[in-house]
Order: sequence, then C-alpha cells, then structure tokens
Amino acid sequence: MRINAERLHESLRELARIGATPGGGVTRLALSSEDRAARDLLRRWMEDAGLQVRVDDFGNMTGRRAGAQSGAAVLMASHIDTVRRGGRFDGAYGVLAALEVMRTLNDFDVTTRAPLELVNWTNEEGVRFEPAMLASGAVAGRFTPDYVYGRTDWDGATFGDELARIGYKGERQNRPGPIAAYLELHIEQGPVLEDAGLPVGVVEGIVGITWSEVTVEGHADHAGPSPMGLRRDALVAAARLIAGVDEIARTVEGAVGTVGRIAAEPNVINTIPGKVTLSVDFRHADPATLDTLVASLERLAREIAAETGVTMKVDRFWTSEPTPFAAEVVAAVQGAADELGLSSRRLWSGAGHDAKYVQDVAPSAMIFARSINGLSHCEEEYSAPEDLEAGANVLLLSALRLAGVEGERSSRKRG
Ligand code: HGY
Ligand code: MN
Ligand code: MN
Repeated sequence: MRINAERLHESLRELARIGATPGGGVTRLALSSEDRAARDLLRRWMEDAGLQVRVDDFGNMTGRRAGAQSGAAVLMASHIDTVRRGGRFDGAYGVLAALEVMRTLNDFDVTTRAPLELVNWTNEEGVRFEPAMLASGAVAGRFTPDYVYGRTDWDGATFGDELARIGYKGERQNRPGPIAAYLELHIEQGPVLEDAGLPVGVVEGIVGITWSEVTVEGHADHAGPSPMGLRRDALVAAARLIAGVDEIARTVEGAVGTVGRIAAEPNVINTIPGKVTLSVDFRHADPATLDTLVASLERLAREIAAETGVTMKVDRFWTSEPTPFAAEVVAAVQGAADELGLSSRRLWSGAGHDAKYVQDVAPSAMIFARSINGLSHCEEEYSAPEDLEAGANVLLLSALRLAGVEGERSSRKRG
C-alpha cells in the first residue's frame, strides 16, 4: 500500500492557488480571507474523504477517521497559514499528505485499530499574530484563550475578532485529542538532507526559540536644521543594535539570530526617526545559551542607549524551549523509512513547529522531506515530487505502525 502521488501533487497545486503570489509563492496569512478560502477547501476535501470535521475555539480544524476502537487518536497534522511571500509547501505539505493518507486508507478499505485525526493548526507561523504556534500552544495549555484572542496584528485587529470574521470560531470541546501519538510531516527548510543526498529525515527534536521586541525611543526632529551632534536618532541607534544581533549570534556556536521585522516612526523622508520597534529571533539547542544570547542583547542595548541618548527596551515575550521528541514515535518513523528502503538520517529542526507543543502533552515526532537548496519562507521554496511522495509514504506507514491495522484489502479499490 502506497499513497497516490499524483493526487497529492494535484491537491498541493490547487491549494497553492489560494494566495498565490506573482513570484510563484504564497501569501496566506492566518485568519485572512485567503486563509478562510483555504480552510473552506480543506473542509470540503476532508468531508469528501468521509472524515468527521470539527472546529475548536482557536479555529483548529480536525478531521477524524474512525478506527475499530474509539478513544485516543493518532494525529497527523501541520498548518496551512504561511508567511508573507512564503512557499507552497511549508505546512500545506504536511496537511495535504495527511489527507492523502486518509484517502489511501479509503482506497484500500483499511480500518485502523486507533482512530486517526488530521489537524490544521491555526496561526502556526505567528507572522500576523505573534508568537508562533499560538493555537497548538493554547491546546497544550501554554496560552490562555484571553491571551490568544487578544493578540493583535499591525492594524490592531485582534485574533478573536478575525477568527469570528472568517467564521472559524468553534467550540472548546472540539479541540484535537485525546492524542495517542502525533506525527508531523514537513519540508526540512534547511540544507542538511540535500547536503547528505537524502530524501527524508527522521526528526528527533526542535531547537529552542526566543522572540524579543525591542523599542527604541529617540526624538523626532527636522532632517534639515538639526545639527548632527544634537540628534537622538532612533533608527541610527537601531541600526547599531541590528548589526550587534548578527555579531552576537555569529560568536556563539550553533546559534542563529535574526531581525526580521522593523518599523520606524514617522517613517518620512525629512524627519529624524523618533521611534523604532524591531523583532529579535534567537535560536539554539540549549536553553541556557538562549538566555545568554538575550543577556548579550540587553547589555548591548544598554551600551548603545548610554552612548546615543536614546532609550532601548528589550521585551522577551516568547520562548519555546528546546524539545526532544518521544523515542517510541521517532522509532516508528525510522521503521517506516527503513521498511520503504529509504536512506535517511536523524536530525533536529531549526524551524519551530506545532509538534513542539503537542510533544508537551503527547508522544510526538516529525518527518522531513528534502528541501532543494535548503530554501524556505521564500517563493523559491521547492521539494522534488519524488521526495514529497517518499515523505508521504513514511507518514502513511508510521501512522499504521502507531495506530495498528484491524483489517485491509490487499489491492487498491477499482476507480
Ligand atoms: O518560526 C518558525 O520557525 C516557524 O516557521 N513558525
Ligand atoms: Mn511550517
Ligand atoms: Mn514556516
């Protein structure tokens, strides 16, 4: 039994049309109208596959396929929201491969012992509503509903209002679970598998991530009459901090540091910027090192403020601790890859995933498919069809190992 690759590729192509960008990528921000359209399509596909669909109080969508037994399910999940001008595969691949697994089990009339659930997690990217993995974190009890509903985007729209606006504010009792085991298939988004010449990876954990917001307050003034020696230019001070973030990360083995978002006020050509807000994303496999990276950032902010006369506030507002996955689920993934005769290797994820929060409450693991040139979060994101197919077959066999098989036919149903 193997997945129907052409059907998977066709579903990926159709979903990628929702929010398609001219450069061949996708912009489908959480709780946007594009997200609603994609959710509506996914709901239809899940219903067509005979899944029992429910939506919870954070908009997480779950499609349940009954097993011979009731109770705890094996989850296969990911997300369909994207970053701005992101790729066609980040998140969508894991959701649609899970759907393809359900469709394949239907084709072969397979009944699993445990039920299976396909989940689309709301707002994995945390681009429009920071932080990331907000809805899976809430289901795992890391964020309260009030905190989640109160998160705002750059226009001041709240998560709660936008969730209601797109018609996906469901009920608490519809949350995914109870969870027997959790699998998430995802593109690697890095160079490791490609450098090793491998199609798939067996993921053992996710590195730690911490996001900070830095607010720089100087003094807005006229760009002309203001002597250089009297200025308190928030953007010049911020520029020194940004260069410092890059340097801090480069001096710590295994660390990465990124300033991805910045806003200068009033952001007009002839006014000295009085205020700048910017984001700092640090990642490392060791939690103590994450703390050291932020301490270095805070020290640098104090030094720049003292020298330039601006104020700099560092607010570390989100930390996702490094998360090792459950050995028995990792073993199921490894066994599936071996059974398929696929060469693979173990690795940790440098990207955050909902699997992090699910692992806090249930045994979880991930499967990676090779990323060409290691690119992601950009329109050039790409994985070869045969690697996407390989990953989806690893998901299929991993799910069967974890859920058990009650009965099956040996050949695909006609038609
Ligand atoms: O930020 C991340 O690593 C994920 O793409 N949300
Ligand atoms: Mn993702
Ligand atoms: Mn992503």
